[in-house]
Amino acid sequence: MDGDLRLYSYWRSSAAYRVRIGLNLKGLSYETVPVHLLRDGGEQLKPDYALANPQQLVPVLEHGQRLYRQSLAILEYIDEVWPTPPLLPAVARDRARIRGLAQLIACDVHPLNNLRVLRYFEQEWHVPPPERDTWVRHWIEQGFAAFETLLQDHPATGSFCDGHSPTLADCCLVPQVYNARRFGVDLSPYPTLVAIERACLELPEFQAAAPERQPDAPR
Ligand SMILES: N[C@@H](CCC(=O)N[C@@H](CS)C(=O)NCC(=O)O)C(=O)O
Repeated sequence: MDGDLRLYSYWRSSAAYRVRIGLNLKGLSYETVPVHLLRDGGEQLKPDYALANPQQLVPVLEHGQRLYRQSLAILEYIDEVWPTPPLLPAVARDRARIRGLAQLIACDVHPLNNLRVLRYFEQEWHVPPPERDTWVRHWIEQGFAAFETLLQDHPATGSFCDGHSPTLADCCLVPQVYNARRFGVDLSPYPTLVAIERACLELPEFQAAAPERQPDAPR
């Protein structure tokens, strides 16, 4: 399918990180359009950016003349348009499992710890940073405990969340583990999850998507 790809991204955004992994796994080249989430109160909050995404969040993927929003929808879009290698398993029940794992992170863990939530705590309720970080760790730990159980209890778990190739769930897991480390979460209770992260980070596609490797990362 024709058309250039541009990704509105922020180096440390875990939702954008998911999409960067997906694009790299597909071998697609794209231009990064940096949206600095902190500078000047946040470039995502400027009226110009609201035209691209009325939710004022990254990522947004531009393909040809169209804009796509929401990292999971974007990942499924690129998987449908460029099916090889697949980001979802071939069998429906395995696809449902992988979508469930991806949503556990993207829908139930990450939104509670998003920048705008943490900003609201600070600006509206004057929650001090240590309590704010305890909140962040609490929801990551709760989510990771469930994720770990779901991995340990399932025969489809391999070196990746599904067998031996990365899927949508791994695209979500690795950025969330990156965030967890940032906030000082103890990862020792989640050995399977950490082993999968390690396997992912051995792949150049995951390495190239890392926050520090992005053109807008501080040098
Ligand atoms: N559900 C959205 C979440 C997007 C999202 O929360 N992006 C964050 C960065 S990881 C953001 O843009 N935050 C800006 C803000 O909170 O003001 C997705 O998966 O794309």
